[in-house]
Amino acid sequence: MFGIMKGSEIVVKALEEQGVKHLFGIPGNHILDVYDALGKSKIKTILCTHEPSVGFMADTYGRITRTPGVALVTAGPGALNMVNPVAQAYIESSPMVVIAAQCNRNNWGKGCYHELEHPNVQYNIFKEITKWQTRITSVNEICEKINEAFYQATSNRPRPVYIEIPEDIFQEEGEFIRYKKKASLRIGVESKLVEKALNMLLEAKQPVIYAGGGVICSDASKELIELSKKLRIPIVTSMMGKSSVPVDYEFSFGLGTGKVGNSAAKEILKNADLMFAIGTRFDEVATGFFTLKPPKKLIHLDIDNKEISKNYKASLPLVGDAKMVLSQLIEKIPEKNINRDEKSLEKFKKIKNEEKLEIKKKVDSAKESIHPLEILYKLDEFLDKDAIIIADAGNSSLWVCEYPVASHRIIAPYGYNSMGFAIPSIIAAKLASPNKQVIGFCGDGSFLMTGMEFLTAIKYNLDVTLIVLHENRYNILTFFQDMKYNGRYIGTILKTFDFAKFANDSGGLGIKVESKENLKDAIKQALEHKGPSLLDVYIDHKKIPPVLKRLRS
Ligand SMILES: Cc1ncc(C[n+]2csc(CCOP(=O)(O)OP(=O)(O)O)c2C)c(N)n1
Ligand SMILES: [Mg+2]
Repeated sequence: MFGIMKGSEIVVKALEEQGVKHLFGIPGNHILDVYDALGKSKIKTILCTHEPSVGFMADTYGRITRTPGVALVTAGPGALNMVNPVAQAYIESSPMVVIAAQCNRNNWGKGCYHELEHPNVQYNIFKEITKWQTRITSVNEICEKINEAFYQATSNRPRPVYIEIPEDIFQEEGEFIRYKKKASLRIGVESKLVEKALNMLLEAKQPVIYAGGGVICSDASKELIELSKKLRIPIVTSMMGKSSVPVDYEFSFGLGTGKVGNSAAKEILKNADLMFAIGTRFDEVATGFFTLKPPKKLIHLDIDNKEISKNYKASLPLVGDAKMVLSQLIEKIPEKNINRDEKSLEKFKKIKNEEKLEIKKKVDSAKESIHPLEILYKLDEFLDKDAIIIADAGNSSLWVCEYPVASHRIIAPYGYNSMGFAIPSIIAAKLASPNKQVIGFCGDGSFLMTGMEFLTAIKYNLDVTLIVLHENRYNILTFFQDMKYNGRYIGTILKTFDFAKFANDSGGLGIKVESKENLKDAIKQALEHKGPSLLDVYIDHKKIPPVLKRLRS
């Protein structure tokens, strides 16, 4: 029906059939055929400056659109540069389709350009960090395998998948075969388990919901709030679950990660007689270094049965999709008054409000330096409710955890924590949601890893704002060096760099912010600027108590 096409053209056509609008990549000899075919396609190819950014962009695009972000890279170095972001997307359950070239099969084993000891090395590396993988062995397989890849990446637990295509296949000719796009699978649980869970939730005196990142992956926030409202159950979250529920929802009590976390959440966890955990791995960060002690009655809902009872024995395991299972539960809630310990609920709300004021007071009393939270408070005056804020590894993501603002979508790599995530991610976020404000919030060290992507934002004229916390150091690490190594800062002090000048010189708007007085105006200017802007905010780390000290106390 479509006539005979080259393998490279079939790849592009198959991606179009999946509805792909943007694709992130860096070409190389082995994959140039596909780039050439992309020239005739409506798919917009985003050229990044380094492959780790290709992966971070595809990851963030997937988190926002809940359809796989597509990464297109060349054989050998191009593919292997993707290992870290793909690993992060795997751990943090983000849908992604990686298409990597492989050397020409006629020359395998002869030491061809970009070849490792054996082509299987590249393949096997990705086998460890992707959910599903395939090597295409004939032009006739392309359509079916690409169709399957998109299904695998989004079904059940979303995760990256890997397609490897030897260079010679791009030249082979074949037919394009249309496969019916498969709807991603969402599974619920048996009705007797729904009843059992509901009874446990109704009988408990002080139940708590522990919401993890799975709630966001499954797009289950609405159902989560409905369940909590109807059953009058407070919600605490893990870091990955941070924006699963708006901070201003009356039963939303913040981070509930054991030792690390908000005061009200800690109090709730101390008193809870039942925990309903949803979409969490209960990993080291989610449990405040395993200081979280869930009550004996633990209902654990997760799409991946391997995560259930891994770290804490579940009294009721529920293997299913969060959105589906929460809807099943909501449907069965009886029409009757639910009695809870209202006095306690009021107490928790009071603690939450007091803590909010206490944090604000701390921020206001930081007279001699701009406080990172002050940036977020001021920023909030200019942000729409649906703005997207992307933080990085290091302190930026921890400050964002304390961010007391209502409903912005927060994206940060809390599960795997790779530096360099935020800058490429704001690009992908803006492409995925062109009508939303997109803000990056990162440390200077993280900027130095992937900051060149600021040029990518300029190239594609994307209206994004990046805030760099300028302290000339890996601040999160110097905190530990102060604690453990008597303040010996070995390997943690950065070379000074004029980030604002870099932004200006490369065609964006860069503003150096050295004093509190200029902060608000600079934020306003940056947000009003149509195009990429960068705020280079100088923070005197000696004057700001480390965020970890507060979070870990
Ligand atoms: C790719 C990668 N390399 C190293 C680390 C270890 N690490 C975690 S945080 C950090 C320093 C972060 O520095 P910066 O971005 O300036 O943030 P700050 O802590 O200063 O706020 C390092 C080196 C990491 N998480 N990821
Ligand atoms: Mg820093």
